[in-house]
Amino acid sequence: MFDFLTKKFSGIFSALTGKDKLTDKNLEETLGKVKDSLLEADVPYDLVHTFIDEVKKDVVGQKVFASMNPSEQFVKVVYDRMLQFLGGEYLQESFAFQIPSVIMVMGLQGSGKTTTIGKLAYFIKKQAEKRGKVRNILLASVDFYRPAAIDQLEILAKQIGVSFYRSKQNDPLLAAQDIMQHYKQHGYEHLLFDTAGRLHIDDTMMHELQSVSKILNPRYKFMVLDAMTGQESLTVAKSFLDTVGFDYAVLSKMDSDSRGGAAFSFRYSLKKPILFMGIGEKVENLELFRPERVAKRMLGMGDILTLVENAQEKIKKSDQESVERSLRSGNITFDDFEKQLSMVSKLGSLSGIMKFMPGMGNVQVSQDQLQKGENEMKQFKAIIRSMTKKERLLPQILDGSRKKRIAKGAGVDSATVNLLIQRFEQSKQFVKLLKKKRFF
Ligand SMILES: Nc1nc2c(ncn2[C@@H]2O[C@H](COP(=O)(O)OP(=O)(O)OP(=O)(O)O)[C@@H](O)[C@H]2O)c(=O)[nH]1
Ligand SMILES: [Mg+2]
Repeated sequence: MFDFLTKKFSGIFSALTGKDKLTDKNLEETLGKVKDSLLEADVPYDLVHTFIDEVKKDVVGQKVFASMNPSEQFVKVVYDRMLQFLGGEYLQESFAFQIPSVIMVMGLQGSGKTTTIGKLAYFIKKQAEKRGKVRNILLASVDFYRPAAIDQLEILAKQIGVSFYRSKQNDPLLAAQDIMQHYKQHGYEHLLFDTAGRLHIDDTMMHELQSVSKILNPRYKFMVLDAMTGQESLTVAKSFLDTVGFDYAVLSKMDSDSRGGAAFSFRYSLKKPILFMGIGEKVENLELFRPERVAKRMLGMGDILTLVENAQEKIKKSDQESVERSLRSGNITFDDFEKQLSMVSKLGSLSGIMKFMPGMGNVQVSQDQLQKGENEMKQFKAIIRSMTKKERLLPQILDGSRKKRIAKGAGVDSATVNLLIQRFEQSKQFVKLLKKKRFF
């Protein structure tokens, strides 16, 4: 996701590191690079200009961050502006659909409408299950243009375990009326309604959607935008907005190597929130669109929040709290380090985690290196387990003879024990760095 922009921005920011001041010259140069990157990411020209102007104003106008180094200062300004472009911090951390409600989904052919319906149904179902509830959800479609379109929806409904209704009518408007009647008669809580796409905007489709929308009177109208289509999708969205209208957008295919242009431009140009993003083909691959996280990802600041969220689901709360406490205080012990290592193994492979680490989005790691890393982790755990309680809490007391005893207990040589201590020290440095960057 956003690999393109992330790589570009990481390069730009690291070029600033080590500079004492932001001079007019290096500011112009850096802004030029930001501008080129955004243009290359397929962000429309006007919008890039507006963005650059605002960033420039912010950098020139601010004195408050005099204590930060130029790179930090610049990243902060770009981040703040980007956040604003993506929708700011307005979005609620959770979102729930009102009951009952009709949810209509629109978009161009192949944009991901049907898949999104499946994802939304799954989202609603799971959200209800978490609260011990069951939702009565109905999926239906008036896509008569592509022969297998309605079958695709039926298969999805079966897979998720929600209801599906096929109207006997084959005129979209008559079918929409029939579906509404079925929905009301059977007391469903949600109707997720799929519509036909076209290759391009055309008047017939727009009129049809307008009429269908009148019949359904949906509580939610979603526009699905394919993140891979770049700024062309903005023109599409504009004409949907002007004719049928919609309340929210879903950006699909954000897992693809899209350049991020659509995500960057959409909210600012259309002033409609992006509520969800599709991050894969499976029904569970839907996430709430969180501007802060997206901005951080784009800037290569890593996505510590996502990492923490994944962790929360998999790791015992108490372990996590104690690690968090020590991370915050900056005083980590071997006990914490062992917990960190265990957390890492619970979260999955190192390569998966690397992506989320600040500044690491860019780093290429070979399979061999990863394997070595995973083996090291196992040995390290064995070493820490061979330490006494006191040794784990007070790493500084580890002398030669203690190290020898520990190595023997863990079945490794003294060099591996030294390597662990070295890694532990590095980890402490890393925590200090994160603290400095205000991640904790
Ligand atoms: N990688 C990825 N693929 C997606 C995502 N969303 C949809 N797709 C794929 O995109 C293709 C088109 O998705 P559909 O849901 O059939 O699109 P549609 O808008 O209903 O298409 P029509 O009904 O033909 O107009 C399918 O192969 C999906 O698996 C996503 O978030 N990530
Ligand atoms: Mg479809």
